[in-house]
Amino acid sequence: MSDRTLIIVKPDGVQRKFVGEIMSRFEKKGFKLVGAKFMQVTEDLASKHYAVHKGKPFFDGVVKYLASSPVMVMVWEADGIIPMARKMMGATFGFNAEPGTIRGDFSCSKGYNLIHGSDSPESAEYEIGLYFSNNELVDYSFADEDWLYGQND
Ligand code: D4T
Repeated sequence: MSDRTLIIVKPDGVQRKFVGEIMSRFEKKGFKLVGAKFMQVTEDLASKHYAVHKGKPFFDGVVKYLASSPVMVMVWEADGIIPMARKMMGATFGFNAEPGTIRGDFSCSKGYNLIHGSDSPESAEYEIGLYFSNNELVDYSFADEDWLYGQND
């Protein structure tokens, strides 16, 4: 199986109508959508999501932010997807993210950054387990996988 990552279109992304734009960028890149859920995150779940940041000054703020309004939670799959998706997202905050990235193109906030993406295989596994059970993730093939993922040798 290829690598998987957890992507969340955060409350500001949903409120600002970027769900379609963000999914479209990942689809066009060739990532495979294997799970999706539109939901309201509780503060308890958000605290688990940001557990590695517990004790940091921004912890309470990011927990409240993630639980402030509905989000679109997705699992996408491709070899090497974790760093690729992070590059497409851009630096943590829009005000210093490169143009061409999701945050660089659509955000200039110092707090609201539109999207979350797992930053390592270990956090991807942990985060996917927080939001999805195994039977909610779908294994399937694209008809054009050779063109999408093939090599010329
Ligand atoms: P997330 O995890 O939300 O996708 O963002 P990043 O992976 O890009 O950033 P991160 O883990 O370093 O930070 C998690 C979350 O905390 C917010 N934050 C972070 C903040 O409000 N102030 C800060 O100083 C930092 C470092 C932003 C994202």
